[in-house]
Amino acid sequence: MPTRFPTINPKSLHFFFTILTICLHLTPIINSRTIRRIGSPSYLSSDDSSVTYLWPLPSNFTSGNETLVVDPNLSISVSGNGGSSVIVREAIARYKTIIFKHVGSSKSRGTSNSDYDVNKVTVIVHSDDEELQLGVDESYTLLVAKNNGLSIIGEVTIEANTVYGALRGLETFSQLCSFDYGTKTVQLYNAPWFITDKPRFEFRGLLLDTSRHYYPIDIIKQIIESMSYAKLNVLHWHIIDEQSFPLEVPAYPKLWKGAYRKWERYTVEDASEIVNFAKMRGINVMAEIDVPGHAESWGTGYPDLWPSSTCREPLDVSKNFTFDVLSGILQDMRDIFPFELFHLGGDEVNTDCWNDTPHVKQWLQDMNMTAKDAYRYFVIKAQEIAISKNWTPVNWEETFNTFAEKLNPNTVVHNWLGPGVCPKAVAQGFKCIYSNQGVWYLDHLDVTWDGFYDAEPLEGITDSVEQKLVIGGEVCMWSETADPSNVQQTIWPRAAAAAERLWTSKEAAPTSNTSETALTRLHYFRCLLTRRGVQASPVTNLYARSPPI
Ligand code: CP6
Repeated sequence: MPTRFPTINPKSLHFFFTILTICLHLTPIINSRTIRRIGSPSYLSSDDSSVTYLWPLPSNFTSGNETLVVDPNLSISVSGNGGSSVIVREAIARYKTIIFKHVGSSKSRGTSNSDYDVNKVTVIVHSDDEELQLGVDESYTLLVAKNNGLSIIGEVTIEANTVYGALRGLETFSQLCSFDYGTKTVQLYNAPWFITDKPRFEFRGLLLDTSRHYYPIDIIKQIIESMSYAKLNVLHWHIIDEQSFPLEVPAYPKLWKGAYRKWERYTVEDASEIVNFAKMRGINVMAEIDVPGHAESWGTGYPDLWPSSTCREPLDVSKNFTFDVLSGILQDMRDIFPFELFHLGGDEVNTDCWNDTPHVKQWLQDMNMTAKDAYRYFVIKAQEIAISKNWTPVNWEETFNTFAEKLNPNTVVHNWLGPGVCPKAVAQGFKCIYSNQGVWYLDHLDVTWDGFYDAEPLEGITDSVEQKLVIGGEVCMWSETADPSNVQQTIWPRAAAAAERLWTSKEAAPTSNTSETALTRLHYFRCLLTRRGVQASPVTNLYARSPPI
């Protein structure tokens, strides 16, 4: 596609700018905005200059039509009470690498600062409080370029209350910068920018299941890093399930005998490293111990946890030992996972084993409980253990669907079975996380990006108090059919569609088929992911589209 000056070479460009600068000084009437614009990225026609490349779209912004050239020796400085934060400093180093990845050593525009429009970024962080919890202030403002009446000055300021807001602002700034292969410079399009941004929902999650397939910590780190590009902020780590138990639990050292292999396990140090890596990117890790179903692998090391050797799931509800082990696991995990939410599962519990195993059946009779009562008993006991360790429990929606009135009132209900449960849960005062399997399950390969994009966490909820109880949503990467070979391709770009739904206000990003340019922007974001080394799939997998009628 045409760019405005497709064949311009760097030397003549420099000459052109020198002349232009002189002209601007001589004739202030000339509108610098039109003249200094070099071109658009090659996939856009020059008529698309109003298109922004940001994903997710900021909640509030204005942009212009200037192109500024960014100094490869860009200085990014931090000030304010949070100015000495290692979190911000390391983020600056990462983003510099990302922004200037393709700039070679030979400079195309001379070596003096004055040859570039953008030399300096100022980051202001007001607070030095680095506590990362639900609802942490992620807002920021980003200002690019002031007009001094004569020409554009490339002055960039990012201002945030917290280090995490600063991280979001740096991400946005990095998305404004792109390498121009024609001039071999990094350019900042559509300046001047004035952005004031904050997330629509405080919980923007991705579930990763490390039980069906093991993921080495480097892969988990890559996933976390890519989440930060889409401003997702919670990794829901579904660590253990019936297939494998890959986590070290010092209190019960035989539990991780349930891992697939000795080298397919996470030590306490590995898990802490993941939590810290995520925190450096403003991402919380919500751990899940799914009980009492989905826990068969616990019995590899401790067969007493099974009702019997032939009937192994759910965990044996009749033994104190079961709850001792659960308590030991949660105690050890308390040291690893500082996030206030802890997921206790509670989904898909088939209680046949309890009725079919003589000693459990006897216990049910002695306790005067049905198997369904025992399911409730187990979930409530697990909640009590988690609460005693200062956690807020999260449970899959079946627990709410079966015994809502017995759940701790602080329980966060996690939706997955269709769209209906959040409206019911918030009407009863519970918080809710939206993960409707029809639209936000990444293992459902037939759901295309627009299905993810058009999902609405507040569907069916009109009362504003109730709407606030929906803390956000989460896309789920169950791993029966995913492993390190295909996980990033399965997550991206569709998770990004959900990420925008969770970050951007509905007014700014309504639906996939409105005149707003979600499709163009998503193509660009997918391209950004691949440029940054993330193996994202093409935006539209045509095979999965429904045929035209
Ligand atoms: N594992 C666990 C799963 C699923 C759930 N829990 C699941 C169920 C149905 C689909 C996809 C995933 N694999 N522990 C449900 C929350 Cl379609």
